[in-house]
Amino acid sequence: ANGTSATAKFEKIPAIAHPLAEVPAEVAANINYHAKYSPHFSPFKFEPEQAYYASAESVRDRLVQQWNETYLQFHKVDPKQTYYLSMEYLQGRALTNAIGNLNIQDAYADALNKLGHDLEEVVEQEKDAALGNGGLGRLASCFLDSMATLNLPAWGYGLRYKYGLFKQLITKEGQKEIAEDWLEKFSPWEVVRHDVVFPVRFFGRVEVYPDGSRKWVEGEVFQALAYDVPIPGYKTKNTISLRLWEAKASSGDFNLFQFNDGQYESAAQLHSQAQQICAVLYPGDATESGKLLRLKQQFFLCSASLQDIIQRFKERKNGKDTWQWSEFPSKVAVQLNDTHPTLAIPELMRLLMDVEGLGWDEAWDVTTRTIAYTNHTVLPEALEKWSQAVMWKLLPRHMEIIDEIDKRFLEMVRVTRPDLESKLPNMCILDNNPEKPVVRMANLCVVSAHTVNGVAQLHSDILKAELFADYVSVWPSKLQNKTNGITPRRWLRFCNPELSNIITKWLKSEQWVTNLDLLVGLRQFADNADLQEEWASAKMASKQRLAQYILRVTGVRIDPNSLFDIQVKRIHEYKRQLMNILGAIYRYKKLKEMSPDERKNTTPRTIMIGGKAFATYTNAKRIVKLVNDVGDVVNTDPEVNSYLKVVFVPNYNVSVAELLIPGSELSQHISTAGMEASGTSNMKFSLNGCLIIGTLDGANVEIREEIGEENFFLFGATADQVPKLRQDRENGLFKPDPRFEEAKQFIRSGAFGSYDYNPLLDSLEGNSGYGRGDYFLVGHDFPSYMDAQESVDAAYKDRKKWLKMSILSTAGSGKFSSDRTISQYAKEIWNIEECRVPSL
Ligand code: 4GP
Repeated sequence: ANGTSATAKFEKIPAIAHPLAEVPAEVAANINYHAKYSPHFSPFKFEPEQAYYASAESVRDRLVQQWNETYLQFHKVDPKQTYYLSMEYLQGRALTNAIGNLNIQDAYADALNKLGHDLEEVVEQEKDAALGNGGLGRLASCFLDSMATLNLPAWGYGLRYKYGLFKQLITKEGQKEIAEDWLEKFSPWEVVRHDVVFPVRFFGRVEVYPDGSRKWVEGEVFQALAYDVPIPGYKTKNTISLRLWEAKASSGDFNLFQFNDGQYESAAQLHSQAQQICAVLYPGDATESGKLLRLKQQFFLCSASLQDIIQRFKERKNGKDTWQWSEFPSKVAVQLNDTHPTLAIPELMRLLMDVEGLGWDEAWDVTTRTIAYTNHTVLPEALEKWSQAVMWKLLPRHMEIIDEIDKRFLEMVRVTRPDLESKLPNMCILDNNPEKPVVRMANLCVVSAHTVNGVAQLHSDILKAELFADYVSVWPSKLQNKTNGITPRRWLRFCNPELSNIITKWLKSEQWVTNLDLLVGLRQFADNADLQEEWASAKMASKQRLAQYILRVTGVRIDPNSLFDIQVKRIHEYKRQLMNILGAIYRYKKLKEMSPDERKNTTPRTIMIGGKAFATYTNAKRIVKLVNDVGDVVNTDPEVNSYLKVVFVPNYNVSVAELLIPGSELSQHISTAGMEASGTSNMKFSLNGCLIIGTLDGANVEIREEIGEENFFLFGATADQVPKLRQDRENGLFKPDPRFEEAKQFIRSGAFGSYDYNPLLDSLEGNSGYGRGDYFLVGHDFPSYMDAQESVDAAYKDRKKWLKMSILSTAGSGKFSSDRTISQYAKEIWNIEECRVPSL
């Protein structure tokens, strides 16, 4: 739609606000109303961007209505409520999701048409809200969708970062990070709550009173201001909140005297310090000030959220003549999304003791019955440890409390389990190693939480047997498994409408969208030629859409008739994108050696790799560069480029995933076994009928069980073999496969340019040593990986077989709905029940 005609059409439609509009004419009037009366742009302009903001605001009116009703319903019923604390939410775009969940997408498409626009183009104007890094953040967002859809009394709490995850640019030098200003114009999805403000203190000292009570005083105090984002459930009135905190200084903190004296910076010093707190997600923590800032962020989230939770608890008790703090855990469940919000533990203790006047035992009882903790990784570098010195400085009262928790815990173990004496150095919270005394956050969580869970069966088993084994012997039932899940709304229903319609048609109902187990009903049709043809055409439509996108963002033309093979996730050595690209290099080399006739017998492939490397993770950045360099050579090589393309997909994020996943046929989940806690994109791919090549790691194990081993391309060592393989390697017993040597040699020969890849390749060589010795076992798994790739090529040639496998992948993915995951948390950890807003 071009701007002029859209503007002309929009002039003809009345601007009237109908907050609950459902018919296209009213929706159009409503959009028009926002374009005119909440104009963030000239009211005489109506291009796609203006159409997006006006549409979003009109949807928000409706959400606000449902949201208020939900709040009142929770207030009236006063059920036990869950609060999900997470430093990350990877929400992505909201418009398609909101109109989909509200079931008004057709009305919006028609209304925008009347106004001279196309819904698809309009939704693309929205910037991704990327307040997270990867799996853990996206999981939090899927969980919110399920909590709302299941009508659970549950909320999310997070931080309102000004700059979310960086934008990735690919240049000749490799990855470049650019600040992503998602709030540049403003977000139509948030509502600021000027009446929800809590003070949060840093630094200061502890004052001790004659009666023995203690209080944290002085230091710096900032204000936490709430911004609420409505989270609609699917086809329900329930609309819950994601409350994001922003840091502010008080107006009194502005020194007018200094300002008038020309000292502008010091006059506004506290204001600029406040702005730093929520400026960026994961500020670099190589420096001391960076570490301090991250710790401030974590505490800011915990303190503001808990004050809010306590205030709400009291408000709902208001009017009831007697109540006791011991009832708190029967009204409040707090879930810690990894260790980042661990400070909620000492902060809840402090609030209960120092502000509410409870004694230690009572406060401890309330805290431990309230808090539960999810572990998302066993990677040692990701297990948070904070310097005791920094903690004493920033949070002196909390350190006293942590110290006391540790002492009491050690005492309890010594009395009840003297046999564990030798394990105590590993189990204690404070690691007093004189060189570098630290607080081990995971230990604090395990000691204090009533429940600890892993995120896939294998991962939970590893936690039980290794990382947290000693605690399991103290508390045998504390550790649970909750296999991750993904929301079928965003990850199938909305991102893949073609396939969704086919599923609905063959299952004769749309119930699968909220009861994903119903997908098994597709199994009986897996061989049906009609279904297979419809299935293939849906896949082709998504592949074509993807090919257009790739052309637009990379300039590379890819062939929708080739096998689309995708690996998208954060770039990390344990995820082994390096193995993928080595495989691609080997394939390229073999293609070069073939005669033209031999090439014609191969299965044409397009290998796409995408993901962001953490800014300071050098080897990950080298991998990004290598993939790009290989692509530059392969894609411009006229001898082979109709049989192989290698594409680095830049700036991978939620919206890009929504395009890639429906269009993929094979996807790679190839981490070293035991290292990927779960993985959730594996679930998204498999749900969309994409086959997986993978190791027995994380949720791959359960996916393979559900869809059938014959529909999964398995390779590689198992988690229990890994330690011995590393040991063998140390002992010089590893014999590399010739294919592996050939691929590495090809890079060293300079086939992909002059960049120095030796440091990266060296990490795969030698027996041991820093950055050497192939810790991630790429060399060991490479031959079985290449064999599995050959089976993929063969299977793809048998079109019927492939389509059947694809249908069976979708049919077997029912278990991986986040609705299932969240129902299990609700029953087995939170003990909460549905609280539905009645519909009239
Ligand atoms: C991720 C894990 O790496 C991934 O396996 C898992 O699926 C996801 O959490 C959700 O549970 N961990 C992180 C992190 O994102 O930052 O530790």
